[in-house]
Amino acid sequence: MKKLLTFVLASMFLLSACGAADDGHDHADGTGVEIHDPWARSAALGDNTAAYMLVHNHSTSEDAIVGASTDVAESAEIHLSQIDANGVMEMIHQDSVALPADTELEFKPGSYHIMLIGLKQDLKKGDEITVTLHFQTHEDIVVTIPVYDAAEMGGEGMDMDMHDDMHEETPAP
Ligand SMILES: [Cu+2]
Repeated sequence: MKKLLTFVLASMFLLSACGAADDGHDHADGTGVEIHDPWARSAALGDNTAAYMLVHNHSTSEDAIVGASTDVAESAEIHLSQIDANGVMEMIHQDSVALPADTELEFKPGSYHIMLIGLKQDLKKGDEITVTLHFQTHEDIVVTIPVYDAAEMGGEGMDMDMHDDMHEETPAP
């Protein structure tokens, strides 16, 4: 873990040494990070749900998404859904998701998603929620996310199960 961190820091230093000139920015358009097509799955008070979007790093520097926060749930976490060796879907909490220079990262059902844990309100189709994304280097991005029913967006039933057990047992690092 420490070795990996050292490597990331070293590559960030190299990239910024080459990139220069792009600091103190306000990332308005064409540079920095943009969010496209966000949506969140409708769900009831007390439940968990997931939010999805396309994160586009336009810059020439590597970055990483290191977390999320929201007022509509007890907590928000970055998860990756994947099929384990037994063919069972599992969710893995991600401390950080790499965002290489000039690439897109898609949060979508059955893959990366922002898990909203313990909703404080019903999320109904037509509602809008606010989620703040936290980055390793980029400033926070506040994303306004419309709520849809999963059936009309695909991926119905994905990224929903197993969270109750998982989150209550997760110890502090
Ligand atoms: Cu999840």
